[in-house]
Amino acid sequence: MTASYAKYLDNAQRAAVAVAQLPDSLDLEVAYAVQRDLIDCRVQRGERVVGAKLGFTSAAKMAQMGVHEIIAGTLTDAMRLADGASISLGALIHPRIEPEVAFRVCAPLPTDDPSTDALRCVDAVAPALEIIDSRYRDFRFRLSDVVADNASSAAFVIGEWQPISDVRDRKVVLQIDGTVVKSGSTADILGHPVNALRAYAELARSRGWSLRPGDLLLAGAATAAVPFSTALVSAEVDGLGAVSVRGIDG
Ligand code: OOG
Ligand code: MG
Repeated sequence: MTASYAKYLDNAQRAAVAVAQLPDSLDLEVAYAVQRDLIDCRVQRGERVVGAKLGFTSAAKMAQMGVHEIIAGTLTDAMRLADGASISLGALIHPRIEPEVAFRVCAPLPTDDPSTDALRCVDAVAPALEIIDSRYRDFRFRLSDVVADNASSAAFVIGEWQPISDVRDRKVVLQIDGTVVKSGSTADILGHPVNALRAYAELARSRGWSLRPGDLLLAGAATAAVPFSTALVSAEVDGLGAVSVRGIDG
């Protein structure tokens, strides 16, 4: 069953056509198994797993989507765009974009020892943008649907890596063609983005996942997402710099 749901979602993504939610609300364990099968489809086509993403780590995102539990998705190399790159909107269904913070992992995340400093398990931090594109009609889903659908992930862009510094409360600004459309703070991500590392470590411990040195972790959006269309979108995190992507027709 998980393989057929995975195929259903994989086909929707490849055809860029929205589909109905899964027929049943699945146990979270089963929903993550669908996600794993979905990623297997991509790996079989030659994609490589390069890290993970968190979802619903800010109150703004939870309120926007009506999901109130932290979830994780899987990132592959095919989803990564270079800073400043263009992406064709025709390959997407109803994309949205959101400002994030990315970490680069350098050591296994602490799982059982809460006193370990999670920030010592990452060696760089960067501003990031995530393009999300739920495969479900009207961008509506239940918790298990969005977990199965790899947390709506479509693409991501990482800005220039910076040495780890105090990122607890840095202003975050999202601009479209130079106009500010959202602003917030890194503190909106679970009070401090380091808590996203801890949240991922906790999920990974309970579900048997791991990240390898060099893998990326997107900590989750600091603000609600906005529709992504033909425009230049940039995210700036105070002290970390900016990152951008352009949506183009075709
Ligand atoms: C799910 C993905 C949530 C985030 O940063 O909170 C997410 C969605 O909003 O469709 O990526
Ligand atoms: Mg996100």
